[in-house]
Amino acid sequence: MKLITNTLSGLACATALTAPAMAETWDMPMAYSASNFHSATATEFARCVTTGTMGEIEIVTHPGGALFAGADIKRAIQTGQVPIGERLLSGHANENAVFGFDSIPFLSPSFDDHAKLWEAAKPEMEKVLEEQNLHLLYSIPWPPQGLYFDREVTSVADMEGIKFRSYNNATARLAELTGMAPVTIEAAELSQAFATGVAESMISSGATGYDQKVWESLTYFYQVDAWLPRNYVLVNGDTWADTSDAGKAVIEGCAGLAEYAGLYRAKEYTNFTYEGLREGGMMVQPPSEQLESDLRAIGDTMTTEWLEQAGEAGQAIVDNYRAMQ
Ligand code: PCA
Repeated sequence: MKLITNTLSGLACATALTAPAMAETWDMPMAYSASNFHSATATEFARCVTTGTMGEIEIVTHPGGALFAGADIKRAIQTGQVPIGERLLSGHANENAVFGFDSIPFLSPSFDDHAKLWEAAKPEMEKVLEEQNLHLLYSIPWPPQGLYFDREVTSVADMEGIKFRSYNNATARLAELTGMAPVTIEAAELSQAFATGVAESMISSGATGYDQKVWESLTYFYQVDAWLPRNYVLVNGDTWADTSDAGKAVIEGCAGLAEYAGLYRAKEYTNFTYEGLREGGMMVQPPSEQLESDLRAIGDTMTTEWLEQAGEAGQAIVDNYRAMQ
């Protein structure tokens, strides 16, 4: 018995030399597949924090909605069920319309425009999140959103009755305004939803179509460039307040690097995944003139509606953004 005790305390001493005593594990739920560029970036971020804090804070990522489905991740972080996680915040625009600033059709259709929109919106987003006990660590855009269909579509009239997968308020509203039937499906469930006919179309990036091999069921991708929604990596506010200054410094350093790397990948991935969709057999092309102008009219309606819902805060974001143009 004595021998065992000695051995154990010897081990404890050896461990104490290499790792601080108060090691914690932070489980990090993420909604998107492990191969997705957001997930790959978050995995590197997690490793960076674990290495940088010498294991004092070990972040363990759980991609593909394995720990919590996308829709539940924000609440899980807010309530402290998990200390950290990644979420597409426009999925919560029904709670606060400001979360949907990044899903306004044609307001900021390129990476450069979108960078300005983010600069205009970031202070308001940080404020709203802090009020909800959420601390923003970093945020990365998805590539521009285009329309996927299982058939050729050259006008909004062609969309009548098609089952359309939505992922936030804006996508559901787009479906309504185009006469389609919205159905909410998590990205991780997409291949199955298309294979079984639960959905026949969606708006998303080339990246998500590529990750989910949608060419197995869908045939057309129209490069509409409607908007660039963002993913956010958030920490529970109490967890953040309890984190040492040294730990915070490492986490912020790793978060900054992740934000640059993620944006770089989002840009690189745009054309790479269009090529991937083509290799899978899909037609990847710009929308017809008719489709483009039909969608622009719907975009105007959605912009007006969003400004009404988001009130002064929303108007300030759009005004600040337009002043940068
Ligand atoms: N992929 C995510 C959100 C935006 C995107 O490009 C999805 O389709 O769920």
